[in-house]
Order: sequence, then structure tokens, then C-alpha cells
Amino acid sequence: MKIFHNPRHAEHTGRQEMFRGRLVDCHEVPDRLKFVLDELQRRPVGTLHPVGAELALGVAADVDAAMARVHAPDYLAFLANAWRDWVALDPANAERDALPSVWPLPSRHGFRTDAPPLNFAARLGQYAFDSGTPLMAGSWAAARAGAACALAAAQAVLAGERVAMALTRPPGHHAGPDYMGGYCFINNAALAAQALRDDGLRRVAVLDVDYHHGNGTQTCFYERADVFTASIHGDPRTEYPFFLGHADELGAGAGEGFNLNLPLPRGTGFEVWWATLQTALQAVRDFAPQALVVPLGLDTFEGDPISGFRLRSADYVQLGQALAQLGLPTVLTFEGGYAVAEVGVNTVNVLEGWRNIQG
Ligand code: Q9C
Ligand code: ZN
Repeated sequence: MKIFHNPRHAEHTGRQEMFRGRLVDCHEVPDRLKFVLDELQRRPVGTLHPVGAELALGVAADVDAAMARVHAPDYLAFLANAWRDWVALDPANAERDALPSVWPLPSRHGFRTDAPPLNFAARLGQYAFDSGTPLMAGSWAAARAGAACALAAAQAVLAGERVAMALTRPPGHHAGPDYMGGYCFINNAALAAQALRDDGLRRVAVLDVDYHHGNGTQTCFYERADVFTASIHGDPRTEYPFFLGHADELGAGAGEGFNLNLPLPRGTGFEVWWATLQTALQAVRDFAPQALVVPLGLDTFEGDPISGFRLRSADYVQLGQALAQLGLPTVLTFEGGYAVAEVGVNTVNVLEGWRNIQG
């Protein structure tokens, strides 16, 4: 297994996120990735490939083109210049992370979309759906290098690898075509799926196992029949991201029937989660894809500080085995998982499960 990791991830180090009326320490921290790398030293289930060098060697143009296949040009331009614009708003901002604090409501409330604001705080609200996703000087570089990891993993799978992982942060599955949120800026899983399609695979499935609904990925492919999206997650009636992820979201237009949401109540344990996984796996098999992308969140773990499922560390070996048994070329992208001390063991357990099946 090839593991493409992002040497620039720590350039994105948030200080605080807004949570219920106050700023709290960030959950999405660089140590998450470090603990996975540490565990990979102990259990070398794959080969490690830093992707920063490839960025410097001229793959950069490809990364920008691939990001533009998923994200809107104005959103990418916003991200590329966001830090400069934040500091221009007030030089004192150089010492603070950027967080939005004002948003347009949907246009039915009367707010205009035909007169976009110039003020950066307002523009940040236009492109972000929560105030829990701090943006700082290195966020764009880190997210862009992460996109390169996702593309490298997709390319490895296209070149014949059975499975490859994009081990990067910030995560991606909450980022939509033109918005950030949920600690995400660039949707790495969507990039990988689109890259697989662009290289000629006709059907690609995405199976999101993060605790939170993969709203960004769902939205990217909602009206398409060529990319089937499925997600097992905490019920949005009580769980983040709240405004998407219900079972009646089946896709639209040509994409009708090609989205599957399997929400579960907070508190769900492995037995029910596993039965639900079987439903998702059968739906993937029914779609008969030529490749699979798995946004791999480890925040389904019983010890996760911001999530509500009850999976144990050993359960992740079974998850890896079940995914491997699909027999599909697969790209894994690293998403959530905030029990930092255990996220390395849990991640590598998934990969270990894969190796058990591959022999
Ligand atoms: N302070 C991913 O797992 N809000 N994102 C949580 C706790 C946001 C999770 C509130 C959760 C986002 C990739
Ligand atoms: Zn999550």
C-alpha cells in the first residue's frame, strides 16, 4: 500500500474555533497526523511517500487544474488570497486566525447575491458555513499540498495499486464546490473521485465512513450518475453538519438514485454500525464501480471528544477487511478523528485489515 502524506500539513495549525458562544481549542490539530505517522513507524503496513517534493517539481499546474474540476474558480481565488486579504483588513489580524462572523441567509430571506461584498469579513462569511474552521497564513499551502496527495493516491490506483491513501490534513469531505467548513477547505475525496473519472474510469463510488455526513462530497456529485456517493453518519437532526445528510436525499436529475445516506442515532455501537456498513457495501456492489474512494474518518471511535458512535479500536481492522473484500481499486482520504492519542492505532488498524485480505 502506498501512503502519500503531506509534509506541509502543520502550516495549517488553528488556534481556536467558535463553539456555542465561546472560542475553544481546535480539535483538528497537527498531532493527529503525527500520531498516524508514528504508528506507521511501529507497524509499517505501507510505503510512505511525501508529496511536497512533487509539487515543487512541476505537478503544481496539474493540482490547480484538478482542484478547478471540483471547486469554483472564484472560491479557489478566494482561498489563495484569503490570508493576504485578512491581514489587509487590519494589520493586527496577522496575529489572529480568520473566522467568519457574518453570513448571508438563503436568498428567500431577501439578501442579495448579485452584489457581492468587498469587505473581507463578509466575503469569508460568503464562502464558509461555520465559524469552527479557522484559516491562517499556511492554510492554503497545506490544503493545496493535500490536494496533491489525493491526486497522487488516485494516480497510484490508476497505475495498478490496489489501494493508496492520502494522509493529509486539513480534511476535506465537508468542503463543497464553493464553500469551506467543518475544518475542510479542499475536498480531497471529491478530487480523487473526479481524477479517476477524468482518467477514463466510467463509474466511481464514494463510501464515507466519517462520523459526520460528507455534505461537501454529496453536493459535488448530487446531480451525477457517474459517481455514486454513500455516507454512514450521525443523524443530522442532532449531529453536525445539521443541514444535510438525511435519508431522503437520493440525488437529483441524472443523479437521482445515486446518493445514499444512512444516518444513525448518536450512541450507535459497532453491531448496528456494522450492519449498516453491509447495506452501504451492497449498494456499492450494485453500482458496479471501477474504483472506490473512502473518506476515512476515525471519529466513529468511542473515545472521540466531539462525536457519538461507539466503535472500538479492534473494529477498525474489520472495517479495513470489509472494504478490501470489495476487491475494488481504492483511494482512502484521511478525514476526521479527534481522539488524538488513539487516531494512529485506529487508522493503521484499517490498513492492517486491508493487508490481511491482500495477503
Ligand atoms: N466544537 C470532520 O470530522 N463542529 N469535521 C464540532 C465541536 C465541527 C468535523 C463542534 C465538526 C467538524 C472532518
Ligand atoms: Zn467527522
